[in-house]
Amino acid sequence: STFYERYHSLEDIYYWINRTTQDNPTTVKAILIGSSYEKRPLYALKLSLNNRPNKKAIWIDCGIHAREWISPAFCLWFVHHSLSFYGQNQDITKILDDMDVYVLPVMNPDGYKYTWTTNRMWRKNRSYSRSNICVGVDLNRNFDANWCTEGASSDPCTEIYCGAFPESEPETEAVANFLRSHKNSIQLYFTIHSYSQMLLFPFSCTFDQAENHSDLLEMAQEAAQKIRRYYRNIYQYGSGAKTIYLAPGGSDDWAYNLGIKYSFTFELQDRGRYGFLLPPSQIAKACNEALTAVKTIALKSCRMS
Ligand code: 0X9
Ligand code: ZN
Repeated sequence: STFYERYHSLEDIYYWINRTTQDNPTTVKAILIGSSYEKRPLYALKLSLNNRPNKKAIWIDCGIHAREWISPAFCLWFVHHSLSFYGQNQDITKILDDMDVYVLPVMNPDGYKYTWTTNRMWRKNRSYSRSNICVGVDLNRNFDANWCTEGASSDPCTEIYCGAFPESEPETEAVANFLRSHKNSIQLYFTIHSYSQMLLFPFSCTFDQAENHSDLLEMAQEAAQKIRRYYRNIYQYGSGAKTIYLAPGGSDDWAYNLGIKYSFTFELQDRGRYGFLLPPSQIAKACNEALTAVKTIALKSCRMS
């Protein structure tokens, strides 16, 4: 198997980030957007394949939830695909001609590290305050979108603890600050999770329909159709609240409310056979499915705007 068909430790991913920027000095830059609770750096890669002025941009983050290992694997896969097939594959060439891409491979490095060393099923970050008995905030409940209402918990010992206040966690704050300061260029937001094979869009924090619901639905539907045709796999799609559950404080809803009108959460393979423990032999197919969805939606957004 290749490098991209294996799961990698946090140290390997930091090494890969370094290597990727060194090997592609004109097209890839690492941007330090903040640091984690345990003071690990949060690097986003900026892919900029040409020097056109005033380019729009796509944001992709992976690894919000520590145990969802296929997610960071996808971010690496995406960067590799972009750098290898720009100028070869028509779709990725068109996308990268029009847009820059920011990729955050591991938003929750402390949690990810912990799943490699201590507890494979850890979900949250690793923050700890003296007054709390338990460790960790669910970073996907910590954004300021109907924060800590039904679908999140104020009990620090649960898996869906929303934190002390919105953006209380350094990882959340780093991503929110970066998106706030780049909101005029960023047009598409993707956040990668697992598992259950779903393409979700706002809202998850309310049953209200997004103002551009029909565009979002059309994009997700076309992406799911392509996955079905090319990979013979079924992905459900729809607004988060109606497709899985009400879950406030998520990054997708927050980005949408910030003004990034094409905002998606992908839940990659599988549908429960292996769950979070997806075998490495499945990485290629899972990532290619998600790649198809990203490309389909990005191309459609080029046509819509
Ligand atoms: O509950 C979540 O955070 C996500 N599912 S997961 O199993 N990966 O934890 C779904 C997120 C959907 N979007 C929002 N809730 N905003
Ligand atoms: Zn998740």
